[in-house]
Amino acid sequence: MLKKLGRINRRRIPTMEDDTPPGQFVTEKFPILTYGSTPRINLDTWQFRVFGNVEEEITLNWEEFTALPYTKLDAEFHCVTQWSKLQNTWEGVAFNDVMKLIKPTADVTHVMAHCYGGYSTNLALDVITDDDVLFAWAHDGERLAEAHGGPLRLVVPKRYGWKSAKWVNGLEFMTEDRPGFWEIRGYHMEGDPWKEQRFWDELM
Ligand SMILES: Nc1nc2c(c(=O)[nH]1)N[C@H]1C(S)=C(S)[C@@H](COP(=O)(O)O)O[C@H]1N2
Ligand SMILES: [Mo]
Repeated sequence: MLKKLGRINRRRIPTMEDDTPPGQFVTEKFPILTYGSTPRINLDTWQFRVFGNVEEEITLNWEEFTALPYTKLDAEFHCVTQWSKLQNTWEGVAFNDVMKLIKPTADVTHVMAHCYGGYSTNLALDVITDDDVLFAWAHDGERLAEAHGGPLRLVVPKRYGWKSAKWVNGLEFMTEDRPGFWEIRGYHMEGDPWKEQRFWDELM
């Protein structure tokens, strides 16, 4: 009981010692953060491609992807521009259910998520295979809006929002780390909000 009350308190008066990572402000809104424009995607030609250091490349169409086991997850969302939306219900496919189709070579350490529109972001294999990572096609009970990454986005709750790639269309398995779109431009390679891994110059 006490614990529950504490939780409510923490949500209503966000401070440094609550559920919110340092330097973040809680918002009930869900702002849209996109570099460039929203790509036009046709579900009839939508493709999801797995390539790089894998024993076999695979390509899934929309029907095949959405036929994978269903998952639903409540998770926080922390943007590096300092807003956090603590309540999000995502529906889609767990990353680890997609992983069951993939045989990465033994030396794989990182994965690059690729997107329609050219965006990309890198994630360590142990981070992306965490239980709370999923590919989402719905948010808070509604089909995922185009602006929020519909038809399909990656969701990585334990990393800043830029790692939650919208309009995801592929995974590249890699034997070393490589920066993605924002990481090339100064964002941190890991992006853990609890460690405030925002930009390169904060590495040290
Ligand atoms: N393809 C793509 N994915 C993206 C982005 C983007 O510009 N393009 N922006 C990232 C950033 S910086 C954030 S904070 C989140 C924001 O998601 P939202 O627009 O649904 O709030 O998406 C991330 N995924
Ligand atoms: Mo962001």
